[in-house]
Amino acid sequence: MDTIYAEATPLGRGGISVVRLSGPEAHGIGEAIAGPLPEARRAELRLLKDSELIDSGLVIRFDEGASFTGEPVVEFHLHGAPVIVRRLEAALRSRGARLAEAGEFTRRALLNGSLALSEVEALSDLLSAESEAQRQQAMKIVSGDLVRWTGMLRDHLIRAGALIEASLDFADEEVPEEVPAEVFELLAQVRRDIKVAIAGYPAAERLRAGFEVAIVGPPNAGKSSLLNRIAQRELALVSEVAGTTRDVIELHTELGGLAVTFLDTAGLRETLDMVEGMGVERALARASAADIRVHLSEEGKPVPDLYRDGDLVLQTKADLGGAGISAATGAGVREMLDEIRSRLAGQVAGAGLVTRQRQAQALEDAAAVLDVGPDQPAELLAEAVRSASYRLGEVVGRIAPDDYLDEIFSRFCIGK
Ligand SMILES: Nc1nc2c(ncn2[C@@H]2O[C@H](COP(=O)(O)OP(=O)(O)OP(=O)(O)O)[C@@H](O)[C@H]2O)c(=O)[nH]1
Ligand SMILES: [Mg+2]
Repeated sequence: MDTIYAEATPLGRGGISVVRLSGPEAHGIGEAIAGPLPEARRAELRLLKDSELIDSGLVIRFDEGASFTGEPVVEFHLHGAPVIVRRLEAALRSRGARLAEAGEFTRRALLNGSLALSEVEALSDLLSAESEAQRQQAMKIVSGDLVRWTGMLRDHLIRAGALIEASLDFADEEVPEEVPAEVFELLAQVRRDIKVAIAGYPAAERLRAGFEVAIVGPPNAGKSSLLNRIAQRELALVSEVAGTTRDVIELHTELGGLAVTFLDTAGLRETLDMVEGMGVERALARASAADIRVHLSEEGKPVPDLYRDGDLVLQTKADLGGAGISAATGAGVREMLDEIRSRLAGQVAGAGLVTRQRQAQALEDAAAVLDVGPDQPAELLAEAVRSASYRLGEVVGRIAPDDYLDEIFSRFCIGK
């Protein structure tokens, strides 16, 4: 295993720059540059040098099994200037360390068992979180809630397994002993808990991925004007010409803690203009995949082909004398956003800890093998319990296919 290094702080000037060194040679290389290393997890000031003085800074040592990666680690806190970082990195390289790949520190943490796969996934979500709700959800999992929850279920299964084994032992003595009722209660309890968790998966996945709200309606309804009003800037072109918008224009924003992308779409009408027709097709495709559609028109009518329960239907240009909202003055827009926020929040009310298809699938498998009737022989029951326990282990996971990991770590930066 190579010893790797990377700057952990962002590139550029700052108060301090942190460089991390991890791997079997980390302590040896660290000592060659900083002199005797401090006690583990104690920061001490050292002069950093090779043939010349590089910098003076805090040095922290972490021991194998008690570091982020699980390997021996040394952290250097330097003065925050790119030239100093580059100079230290050259010294580390000349002693045999190499620059880490994106996500390589975290990958080693996973390999060494100091992070579970579900925690790595959540860490990736945390790093890309755009909203408060996404941060909170990822943080729950990063801090081990899912690991603890599956651990509790496995404890139930271990207890059930022990009870089954005990009844098998008795069977040897020709006193056929029944599998105690507690076993079936435990298994039913585990199945119930799993069902609840799986039921919360779609909501959690939505929360993780963020929401899309499409503004739809006839040309000139004021869709782009409404988007601009929400954005509080001139994001989309507005004109009195019907058919101004062609591409789907996205506004990424946070609505009361939820990540929401508003989509401004082409006005919907039959058209002979080929480019406008392409725009209408895109509008229909994106709008039908959105979580909510805001149907906007001067008449306050929905687009029949797109309408679904939970959509908003709004009359606009209220400043001209009608009812409804006005993109021109902003009247009613705040209330509209509040309504959208509360409808989206309703869609994710049951969000649980299971945020990925991979985890939901492992839970489905576990529940399925536990679906055994009381008339089954004890050996089969014992086998079902073992197999369910294995599946539960997969939910948090210590191992995963390489390409799956590559996909996840490609979204990390070097140094994470
Ligand atoms: N008075 C008034 N005029 C508005 C309002 N909203 C939009 N308009 C005007 O209506 C015209 C069309 O506005 P857009 O926002 O471009 O309409 P659109 O629905 O995006 O139109 P397309 O992109 O062609 O589908 C422009 O002249 C706007 O200034 C409003 O609330 N009040
Ligand atoms: Mg428009």
